Amino acid sequence: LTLERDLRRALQDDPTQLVLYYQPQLDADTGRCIGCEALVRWRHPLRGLMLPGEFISLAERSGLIVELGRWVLAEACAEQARWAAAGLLLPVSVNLSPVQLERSDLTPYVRGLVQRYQIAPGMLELELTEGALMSEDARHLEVFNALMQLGCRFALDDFGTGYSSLSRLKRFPISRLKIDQAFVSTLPGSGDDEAVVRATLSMARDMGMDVVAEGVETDGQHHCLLAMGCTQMQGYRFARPMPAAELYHFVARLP
Ligand code: G
Ligand code: G
Ligand code: MN
Ligand code: NA
Repeated sequence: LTLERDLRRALQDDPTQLVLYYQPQLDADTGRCIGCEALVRWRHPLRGLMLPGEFISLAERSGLIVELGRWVLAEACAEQARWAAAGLLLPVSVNLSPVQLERSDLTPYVRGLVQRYQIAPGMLELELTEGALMSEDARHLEVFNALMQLGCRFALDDFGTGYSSLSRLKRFPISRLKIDQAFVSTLPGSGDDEAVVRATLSMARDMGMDVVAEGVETDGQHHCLLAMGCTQMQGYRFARPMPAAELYHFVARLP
């Protein structure tokens, strides 16, 4: 309860306690940075730097995720505009909680950001987990479509760990699948997980989607993924999540 009160205070009175880190996503074929994922951190005045695992579920339970999610979206768009002003055009992915989709004001909020920061189509990707696609509520599909009209793209996070059927996947305008770290960590060597990666790649190709592998930590994983034809990667093998200024320099050093 104290933590909830602290988070409410941070959001209302002192949003400088919140900070976005960015983890680059690379195309391992070209070595280029193709985007980054925004990951929130909370500089708690007493507890120090807190990771989302320590406060996102609390934010979801208490409803504070709506306010927090808005802050994250706004900050990610503002940062992207700062990078653009410095000559760096880089797509940013933002994690969306299913709770945020329930709110009828999500679309107008994002529309406001896209206009204010001149976000070009395809430069803002929203990451959802399979749970967000499970709802039978037709309004959800309307929200997806409205956001897509604004130029947002969608990625399915933690792919492979949920239960979404292919027919359901097809109904949503998803442009990218993020293969969960669980299937990457056992590579090379796990025949089962290689099969999951191959099946995902083949399905994504048929459905016109991109695939990014998450949690790539080792050379062995990197090369195994490349050999299977998965070129988009994110993970400690390349870079950890880092503050915005560091990300700018990280990308500037790449070919
Ligand atoms: O940054 P870290 O690797 O600790 O992130 C852990 C989890 O927290 C990830 O599953 C990620 O999706 C989630 N997360 C990080 N930032 C956000 C955010 O801004 N909003 C939501 N809803 N989840 C986030
Ligand atoms: O949104 P999602 O659940 O996918 O968040 C990604 C999480 O994975 C973040 O907490 C991020 O810090 C973490 N992460 C990113 N790359 C790696 C990696 O190579 N290894 C491990 N163990 N975690 C990673
Ligand atoms: Mn994510
Ligand atoms: Na993930």
